[in-house]
Amino acid sequence: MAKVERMDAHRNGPAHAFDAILGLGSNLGDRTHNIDEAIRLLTADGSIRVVARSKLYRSAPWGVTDQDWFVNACVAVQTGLSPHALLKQCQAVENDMGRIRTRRWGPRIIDVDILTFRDLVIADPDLTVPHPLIAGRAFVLVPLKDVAPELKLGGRTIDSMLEKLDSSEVQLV
Ligand code: A4P
Ligand code: MG
Repeated sequence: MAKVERMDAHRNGPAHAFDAILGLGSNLGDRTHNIDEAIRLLTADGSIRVVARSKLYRSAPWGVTDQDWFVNACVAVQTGLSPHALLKQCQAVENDMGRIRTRRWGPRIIDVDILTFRDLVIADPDLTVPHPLIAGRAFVLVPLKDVAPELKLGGRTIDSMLEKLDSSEVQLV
């Protein structure tokens, strides 16, 4: 049974109103093109609208380190979709772009993760929101700061999370 509760530490200012933040990553093929193409496909049917887009970053592989560097980005989006419908749309884009799932954290043409969805906390077998590994990943936090510099997760600012990490291997493309 889905566990959904409010998380009051996460506030979206009205000037930057968005429903969700998506994290995108690619480390196979033309990585920059893959990020652009994923955003194009995500928004193609009009159910998702990008309101802010981060710069593109080259980042050293995290988790499984014997693979190529990634290109990472974040987008803040407005959508009328539910969290699970948004996840389905993200996965449909991954599949349409030919993603083949090999090993966990392994190489991928495109990965689209839901980082936040409004101020919801969701913990069910298919969907964990906020994404559980944000605080430990500079490749997520650096582009996240571009689109939502005021964001707090569990009461922590992006800068306070970044302070604990080495972001030297997250570099502007
Ligand atoms: N899932 C649960 N919560 C979410 C969410 N918030 N957003 C489930 C998206 N998916 C979510 O994902 C596995 C399952 O997670 C899905 O079926 C979905 O129901 P997946 O994309 O099929 O598999 P994965 O990506 O290999 O696993 P995972 O745990 O999602 O990996 P991550 O966390 O995405 O990490 N290094 C750098 N520098 N840059 C990267 O982008 N990415 C990864 C992958 C590893 N190292 C990296 C990068
Ligand atoms: Mg993923």
